[in-house]
Amino acid sequence: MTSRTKTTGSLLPGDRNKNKHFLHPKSGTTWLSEILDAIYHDGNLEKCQRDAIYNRVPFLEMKIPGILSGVEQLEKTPSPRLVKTHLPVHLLPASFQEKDCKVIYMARNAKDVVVSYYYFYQMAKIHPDPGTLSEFLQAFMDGKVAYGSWYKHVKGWWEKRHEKRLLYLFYEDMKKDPWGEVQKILQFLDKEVADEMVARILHHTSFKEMKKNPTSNYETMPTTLMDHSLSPFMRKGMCGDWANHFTVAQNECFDRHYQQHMAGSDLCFQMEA
Ligand code: PPS
Repeated sequence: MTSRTKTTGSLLPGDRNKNKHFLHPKSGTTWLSEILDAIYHDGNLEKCQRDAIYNRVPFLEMKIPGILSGVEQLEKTPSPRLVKTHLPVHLLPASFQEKDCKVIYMARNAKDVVVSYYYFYQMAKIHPDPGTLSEFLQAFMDGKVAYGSWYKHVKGWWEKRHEKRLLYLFYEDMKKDPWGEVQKILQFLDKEVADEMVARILHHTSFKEMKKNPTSNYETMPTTLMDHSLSPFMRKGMCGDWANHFTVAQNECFDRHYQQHMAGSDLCFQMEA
């Protein structure tokens, strides 16, 4: 996040030390975006409300006819800049490493991701109708949802977690101990921030505050793209909500599938509230 180099027209153009954050969808991208934007604006909350989050932190691979693509937005955003992406590790453009970008990855437990994703598929019109929750669970387990297999996504990035310029975080840890997790982020970014400012950032980025903040809650998106009457983008923001949606049979089926696909991995998630 310290580069002053100008961009070129290529994907992820050339400036050094940019800051990216990678997440499987519905894993806390917007939350992390808001935290990082606040950190890079020294906790100045007026500046953080200068524009909607999707303009403050452009979405690299976003391309919708009629509006600026993520790459076009990034080309217009002066460096240093924050970049949002959901790309899995194997699709990481080589320039990210070559240019020494810092990457923060946040993972969230699969069961809460699938429920959040199910509601998002209903409200975000870029997606097809997800059908019933049972059908969507099956599609998710089969990796037939946007961005493919959750398992490959979280494990792929987990394998890289020791790399110097990667910070791997968990949504559930951020819920449990936001102060501690923000300290990890600050250390990773080599930022020193007064406790008072950290407290301000945490208040500003709490679920309650973000839900009512029009620059964070996506309510400024045209309803043709996101219909909040079907489900708000800032829906519940909790850990363990899956238990309000899965039947016992669905949970057993999901657990069996999960165990097969996570076998041999030391990556563990908190699933319960
Ligand atoms: S997206 O569309 O993939 O970029 O969505 P993403 O932002 O990754 O994830 C959306 C879920 O994150 C929840 N969220 C939060 N949880 C806790 N605290 C804060 N501040 C916060 N901000 C967003 C959001 O409510 C979605 O989760 P669900 O479970 O659907 O509520």
